[in-house]
Amino acid sequence: MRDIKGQITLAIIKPAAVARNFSVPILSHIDEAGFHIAAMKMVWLTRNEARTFYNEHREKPFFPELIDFMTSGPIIALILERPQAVELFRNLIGNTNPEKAEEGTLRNLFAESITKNAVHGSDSDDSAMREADFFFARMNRYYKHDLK
Ligand code: 3AN
Repeated sequence: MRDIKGQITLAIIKPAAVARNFSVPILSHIDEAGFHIAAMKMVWLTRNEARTFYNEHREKPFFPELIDFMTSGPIIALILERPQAVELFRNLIGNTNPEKAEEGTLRNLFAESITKNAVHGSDSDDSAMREADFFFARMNRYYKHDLK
Protein backbone atom coordinates (compact mmCIF):
# COMPACT_ATOMS: atom_id res chain seq x y z
CA MET A 1 0.00 0.00 0.00
CA ARG A 2 1.37 3.41 -0.87
CA ASP A 3 1.75 5.94 1.93
CA ILE A 4 -1.51 7.86 2.01
CA LYS A 5 -0.90 9.87 5.17
CA GLY A 6 -0.77 13.50 4.10
CA GLN A 7 -2.69 12.67 0.92
CA ILE A 8 -6.19 12.07 2.32
CA THR A 9 -8.89 13.67 4.41
CA LEU A 10 -12.13 12.27 5.81
CA ALA A 11 -15.21 14.24 4.83
CA ILE A 12 -18.80 13.90 5.97
CA ILE A 13 -21.88 15.37 4.34
CA LYS A 14 -24.02 15.84 7.46
CA PRO A 15 -27.69 14.82 7.95
CA ALA A 16 -29.41 18.13 7.18
CA ALA A 17 -27.42 18.59 3.97
CA VAL A 18 -28.25 15.02 2.86
CA ALA A 19 -31.94 15.53 3.76
CA ARG A 20 -32.11 18.78 1.77
CA ASN A 21 -30.61 17.12 -1.34
CA PHE A 22 -27.38 19.10 -1.15
CA SER A 23 -25.23 15.96 -1.52
CA VAL A 24 -24.82 16.16 -5.29
CA PRO A 25 -24.07 19.91 -5.37
CA ILE A 26 -21.54 19.42 -2.53
CA LEU A 27 -19.92 16.51 -4.39
CA SER A 28 -19.67 18.72 -7.49
CA HIS A 29 -17.79 21.37 -5.52
CA ILE A 30 -15.48 18.68 -4.13
CA ASP A 31 -14.84 17.35 -7.63
CA GLU A 32 -14.21 20.82 -9.08
CA ALA A 33 -11.73 21.51 -6.27
CA GLY A 34 -9.61 18.61 -7.53
CA PHE A 35 -10.26 15.92 -4.93
CA HIS A 36 -10.37 12.26 -5.93
CA ILE A 37 -13.18 10.32 -4.21
CA ALA A 38 -11.26 7.28 -2.97
CA ALA A 39 -14.15 5.88 -0.87
CA MET A 40 -17.75 6.85 -0.24
CA LYS A 41 -20.73 5.44 1.67
CA MET A 42 -24.05 6.50 3.14
CA VAL A 43 -24.56 5.43 6.76
CA TRP A 44 -26.91 6.25 9.63
CA LEU A 45 -24.73 6.44 12.76
CA THR A 46 -25.86 4.99 16.08
CA ARG A 47 -25.46 7.22 19.14
CA ASN A 48 -22.50 5.13 20.30
CA GLU A 49 -20.80 5.45 16.93
CA ALA A 50 -21.34 9.23 16.90
CA ARG A 51 -20.00 9.50 20.48
CA THR A 52 -16.90 7.55 19.46
CA PHE A 53 -16.30 9.65 16.36
CA TYR A 54 -16.62 12.93 18.31
CA ASN A 55 -14.98 11.64 21.50
CA GLU A 56 -12.59 14.62 21.72
CA HIS A 57 -15.63 16.89 22.22
CA ARG A 58 -17.32 14.79 24.93
CA GLU A 59 -16.87 17.46 27.64
CA LYS A 60 -18.07 20.35 25.46
CA PRO A 61 -21.46 21.96 26.19
CA PHE A 62 -22.58 21.36 22.61
CA PHE A 63 -21.81 17.61 22.71
CA PRO A 64 -25.41 16.34 23.34
CA GLU A 65 -26.75 18.58 20.57
CA LEU A 66 -23.98 17.41 18.24
CA ILE A 67 -24.79 13.73 18.90
CA ASP A 68 -28.55 14.33 18.47
CA PHE A 69 -27.92 16.04 15.17
CA MET A 70 -25.36 13.61 13.76
CA THR A 71 -27.71 10.68 14.46
CA SER A 72 -30.83 12.44 13.10
CA GLY A 73 -30.51 10.90 9.62
CA PRO A 74 -28.13 9.34 7.14
CA ILE A 75 -24.77 10.91 6.36
CA ILE A 76 -22.29 10.43 3.53
CA ALA A 77 -18.72 9.59 4.57
CA LEU A 78 -15.90 10.05 2.06
CA ILE A 79 -12.18 9.55 1.84
CA LEU A 80 -10.91 12.37 -0.36
CA GLU A 81 -7.46 12.24 -1.88
CA ARG A 82 -5.15 14.91 -3.23
CA PRO A 83 -1.88 16.52 -2.08
CA GLN A 84 -2.44 18.72 1.02
CA ALA A 85 -5.93 17.19 1.32
CA VAL A 86 -6.55 18.20 4.96
CA GLU A 87 -5.60 21.85 4.57
CA LEU A 88 -7.21 22.36 1.16
CA PHE A 89 -10.46 20.69 2.21
CA ARG A 90 -10.62 22.84 5.37
CA ASN A 91 -10.25 25.86 3.07
CA LEU A 92 -13.05 24.55 0.85
CA ILE A 93 -15.50 24.04 3.74
CA GLY A 94 -14.81 27.32 5.59
CA ASN A 95 -15.28 28.37 9.21
CA THR A 96 -17.16 26.11 11.66
CA ASN A 97 -19.69 28.92 12.09
CA PRO A 98 -21.43 29.49 8.72
CA GLU A 99 -21.91 33.17 9.58
CA LYS A 100 -18.12 33.49 9.57
CA ALA A 101 -17.49 31.19 6.60
CA GLU A 102 -16.10 32.98 3.57
CA GLU A 103 -18.25 33.43 0.50
CA GLY A 104 -18.19 30.41 -1.79
CA THR A 105 -17.12 27.95 0.91
CA LEU A 106 -19.31 24.88 1.42
CA ARG A 107 -20.49 26.04 4.83
CA ASN A 108 -21.28 29.49 3.46
CA LEU A 109 -23.32 27.90 0.67
CA PHE A 110 -24.98 24.94 2.40
CA ALA A 111 -24.88 25.27 6.22
CA GLU A 112 -27.79 26.33 8.42
CA SER A 113 -26.04 26.84 11.75
CA ILE A 114 -22.87 26.02 13.69
CA THR A 115 -24.35 22.59 14.57
CA LYS A 116 -26.01 21.97 11.21
CA ASN A 117 -22.91 23.08 9.34
CA ALA A 118 -23.30 20.81 6.30
CA VAL A 119 -19.83 19.27 6.06
CA HIS A 120 -17.07 17.82 8.25
CA GLY A 121 -13.39 17.75 7.32
CA SER A 122 -10.51 16.23 9.32
CA ASP A 123 -8.38 18.79 11.18
CA SER A 124 -4.97 17.05 10.82
CA ASP A 125 -3.28 14.19 8.98
CA ASP A 126 -3.47 12.06 12.15
CA SER A 127 -7.21 12.75 12.49
CA ALA A 128 -7.70 11.95 8.82
CA MET A 129 -6.11 8.52 9.23
CA ARG A 130 -8.07 7.78 12.42
CA GLU A 131 -11.37 9.00 10.97
CA ALA A 132 -10.88 7.20 7.64
CA ASP A 133 -10.24 4.01 9.60
CA PHE A 134 -13.40 4.65 11.66
CA PHE A 135 -15.65 4.64 8.58
CA PHE A 136 -13.59 2.41 6.28
CA ALA A 137 -11.92 -0.10 8.56
CA ARG A 138 -10.35 -1.88 5.61
CA MET A 139 -9.42 1.32 3.81
CA ASN A 140 -6.17 -0.18 2.54
CA ARG A 141 -8.36 -2.04 0.03
CA TYR A 142 -9.03 1.31 -1.65
CA TYR A 143 -5.32 1.96 -2.08
CA LYS A 144 -4.07 -1.26 -3.61
CA HIS A 145 -3.43 0.42 -6.93
CA ASP A 146 -1.72 3.67 -7.73
CA LEU A 147 -3.86 6.32 -9.32
CA LYS A 148 -3.01 7.21 -12.89
P1 3AN B 1 -14.86 21.66 12.75
O1 3AN B 1 -15.91 20.69 12.26
O2 3AN B 1 -14.94 22.99 12.04
O3 3AN B 1 -13.48 21.09 12.83
P2 3AN B 1 -14.94 21.25 15.61
O4 3AN B 1 -14.12 20.01 15.39
O5 3AN B 1 -14.46 22.28 16.58
O6 3AN B 1 -15.27 22.00 14.24
O7 3AN B 1 -16.38 20.80 16.09
C1 3AN B 1 -16.98 19.63 15.62
C2 3AN B 1 -18.43 19.88 15.35
O8 3AN B 1 -19.07 20.27 16.56
C3 3AN B 1 -18.67 21.04 14.38
N1 3AN B 1 -18.60 20.65 13.00
C4 3AN B 1 -20.03 21.52 14.79
O9 3AN B 1 -21.05 20.71 14.18
C5 3AN B 1 -20.04 21.26 16.28
N2 3AN B 1 -19.69 22.48 17.02
C6 3AN B 1 -18.46 23.02 17.19
N3 3AN B 1 -18.52 24.14 17.94
C7 3AN B 1 -19.83 24.29 18.26
C8 3AN B 1 -20.54 25.26 19.04
N4 3AN B 1 -19.93 26.28 19.63
N5 3AN B 1 -21.89 25.09 19.16
C9 3AN B 1 -22.52 24.06 18.58
N6 3AN B 1 -21.90 23.11 17.83
C10 3AN B 1 -20.58 23.22 17.67
